[in-house]
Amino acid sequence: MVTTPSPQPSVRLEDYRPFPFKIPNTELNVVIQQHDVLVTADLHLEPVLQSSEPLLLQGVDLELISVSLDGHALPADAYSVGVDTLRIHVTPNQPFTVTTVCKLDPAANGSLEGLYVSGGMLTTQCEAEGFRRITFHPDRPDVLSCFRVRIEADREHYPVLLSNGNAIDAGPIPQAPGRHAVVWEDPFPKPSYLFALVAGDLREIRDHFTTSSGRRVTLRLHVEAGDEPYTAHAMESLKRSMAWDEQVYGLEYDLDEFNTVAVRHFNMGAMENKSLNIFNSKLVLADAETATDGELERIESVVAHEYFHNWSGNRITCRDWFQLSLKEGLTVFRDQCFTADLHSAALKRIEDAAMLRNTQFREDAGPTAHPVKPDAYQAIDNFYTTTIYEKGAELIRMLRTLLGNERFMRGMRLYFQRHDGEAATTEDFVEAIVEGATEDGTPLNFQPEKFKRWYLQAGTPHVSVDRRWDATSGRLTLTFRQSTAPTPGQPDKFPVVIPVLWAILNPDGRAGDERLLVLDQDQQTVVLEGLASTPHPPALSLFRQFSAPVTWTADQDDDDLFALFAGDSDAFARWDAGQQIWKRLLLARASGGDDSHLERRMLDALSQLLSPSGEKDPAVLATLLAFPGRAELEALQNEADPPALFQAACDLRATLGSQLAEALQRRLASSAESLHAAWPAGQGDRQLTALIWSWLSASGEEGVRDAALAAVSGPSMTLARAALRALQPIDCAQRLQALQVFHDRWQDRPVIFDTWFALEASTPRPDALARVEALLQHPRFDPMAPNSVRAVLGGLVANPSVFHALDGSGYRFMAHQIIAVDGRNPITASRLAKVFSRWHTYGQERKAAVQHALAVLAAADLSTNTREVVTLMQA
Ligand code: B3K
Ligand code: ZN
Repeated sequence: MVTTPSPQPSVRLEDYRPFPFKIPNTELNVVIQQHDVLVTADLHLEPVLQSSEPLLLQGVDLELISVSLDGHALPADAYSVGVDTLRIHVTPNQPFTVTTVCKLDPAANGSLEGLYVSGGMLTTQCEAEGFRRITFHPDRPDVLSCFRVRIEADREHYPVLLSNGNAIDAGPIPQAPGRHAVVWEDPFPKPSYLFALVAGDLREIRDHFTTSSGRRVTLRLHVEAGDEPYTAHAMESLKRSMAWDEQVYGLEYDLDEFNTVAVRHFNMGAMENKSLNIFNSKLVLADAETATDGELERIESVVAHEYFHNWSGNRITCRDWFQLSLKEGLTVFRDQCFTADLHSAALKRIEDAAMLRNTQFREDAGPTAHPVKPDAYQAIDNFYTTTIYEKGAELIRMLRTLLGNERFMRGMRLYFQRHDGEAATTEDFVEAIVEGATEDGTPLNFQPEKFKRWYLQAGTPHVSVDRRWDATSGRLTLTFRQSTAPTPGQPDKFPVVIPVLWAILNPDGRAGDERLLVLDQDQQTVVLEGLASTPHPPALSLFRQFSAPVTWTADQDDDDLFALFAGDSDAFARWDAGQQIWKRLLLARASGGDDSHLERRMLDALSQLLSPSGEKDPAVLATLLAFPGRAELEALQNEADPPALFQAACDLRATLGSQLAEALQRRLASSAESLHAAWPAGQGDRQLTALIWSWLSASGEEGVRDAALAAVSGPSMTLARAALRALQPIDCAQRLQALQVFHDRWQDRPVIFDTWFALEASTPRPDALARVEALLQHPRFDPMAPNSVRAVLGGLVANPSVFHALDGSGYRFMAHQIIAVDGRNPITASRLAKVFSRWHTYGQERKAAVQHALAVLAAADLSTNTREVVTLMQA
């Protein structure tokens, strides 16, 4: 049974009102029967005012069996049941208990929200508004309650019964042979979105962690039978996270047990339910043979992210969903710092900057642009975006840059003390940071009110830097100007506080002192006097460490860029100089020309970097050599042309491979020794090998293509995937064989086999669309698993000449698929729909084709989620 919610009016921040009742305690009795689930909920309510307010509860797809107040069944006229609500007209003006009994059908729930079935298990997802699919409840994050949950089920099918907190009772049910029950009690008041329940036949991996105050915490990881060997990495990641949060933030875990469950059918990566984290199995099950280095690092960071939520999200939660970035931006910031501390801070910063530029900047420049703190929404699920998460994290990072780490951490400590146990706002956060940072009386170097505009204003600010150079006196005059283009619903923008970390390169090619400019006006000028009087102005190293989530232009010529690329001491600024050169080269090729002068200079620079006296660190080298993301390149074209960019990249790789063949082979050989070192060791060499394979394969090196093919059967998933990536764009015998080997090797492991679906769907070939259709009918394709759906349809999008075919066939196909997915899973469908969000940047023919696809979508019977996205894109 899939119900399509009726179109909803927007929810507005300005309409926020506190809930008129408190619910200090909630008791659930969940009885799992063969065909359905019965949920009895006792909500112990206390009126906030003495005024007998009506009580409004939310409920979706619930069959209400009975409702009573203080133990007495309510007469039919005492309450009313709306489309998604239960309203009790009159309530006592003293504490009272409402009891509802509802019947649920988890097997029919394809939305993967509320209580649903995955394989043989029952599991939940309640954030943001899934709890209302389990029982009638206010289901809003500012209503905190202590939960006591009894779960009853058949022991054979559901030997493991989990919920939040501590198990306080468990055992058979004497009067019902074969059945058992477990009672869980969570002493910490929490909002309903953090509720979780899992029932199934799961295998347990157990470990423990002793906190700094000596509490022994039992750590349990629950997986399906057969998956036990792939859990060590996630468990180790959890222990590292627990230790890091103690060392860096002084935050300890607060219960005696911590459970994690791996679930195959899951809408996103993972969920931070109090003491019962639920993960997409893709983000738990991994080792070097089954996951790439990148995936291992990502798993480590997601495990950390969910664990860190225990404080930033669970102990301090959000007052309403407009404050989502309060917990998500902060927790992303914390997980970024964790990864930076454990691995390379410089490379992590580059990874995050590249990610932001290719996803968040794109969102900020399109029809679904929204502020970090939106002011209205229709479906909150549409706002789990890179703006809320990654841009939100950047705002916190800017506060740290402005305040310095020590003062910033004083602010963090105050935040965690002051708001523990509360549902807070982003204003509360900024105020706590500023107050904590200035406790010692040091004045601020920025205005908090101007800083807060970052939360309210959508769009990526642009900074232009004008450089004036007086060679005779050695005076450098820099004028910084900021502006933000209008975004939907926000025509007028105001200056924000932009921390600009910058330096000049001295004549010896080394960076001088790093300076901080707090740019908070439309325009500010900085003058440096007494510099060495060289004919060429000093090269500018700008936005070092990517100090603000902005774009910029400065009149940097080729000499500046190559000087920075060769010798800037800031890893980000050095990499960024290279990215600017790559962009020029790729854009020139995509527009039909090529910039042979610049290409020659780049080849020289690369020869130097690859030489024995060049860059020693293979990870740094691979990072410097990686092309910019497609989204960034598209944004720089007058008319975005994804197939042309794809082709340009293929051609440039072939040129680089043949021009630099000798140097590349040499580096390949010197990386060979460390290729099989256990992660994180050896990852730089594997990364560099992957890049060299792709260049040399493109240039026709048969030996390299064969070596790549062999790696698909080897012990390292990183190298296997590197091989597939290198061969994929090339129509060669090894590509066909490599895909077949991967297929045969992994077809019985769904988590890994999704990769094969993605590779097949994204392989450029003349019959690619028919291939995608066949994949959707493949016996191992699971339409209920978002991972599989995203693998195939995301694979299609990553196949530019097919998805962006000028006849519109790719767009049309996608529109029909989105409609089909929307019928069962609106969250997954509305995310997919965003693939059309760049249509206004395409040429005429593609524009018309996307508009047609959007019209097909708009004419369908869509969920609120997908309707909201489609409407924005059509506006
Ligand atoms: N808080 C969850 C995301 C929930 C998404 C709901 N549609 C995972 C995370 O950010 O940690
Ligand atoms: Zn999160």
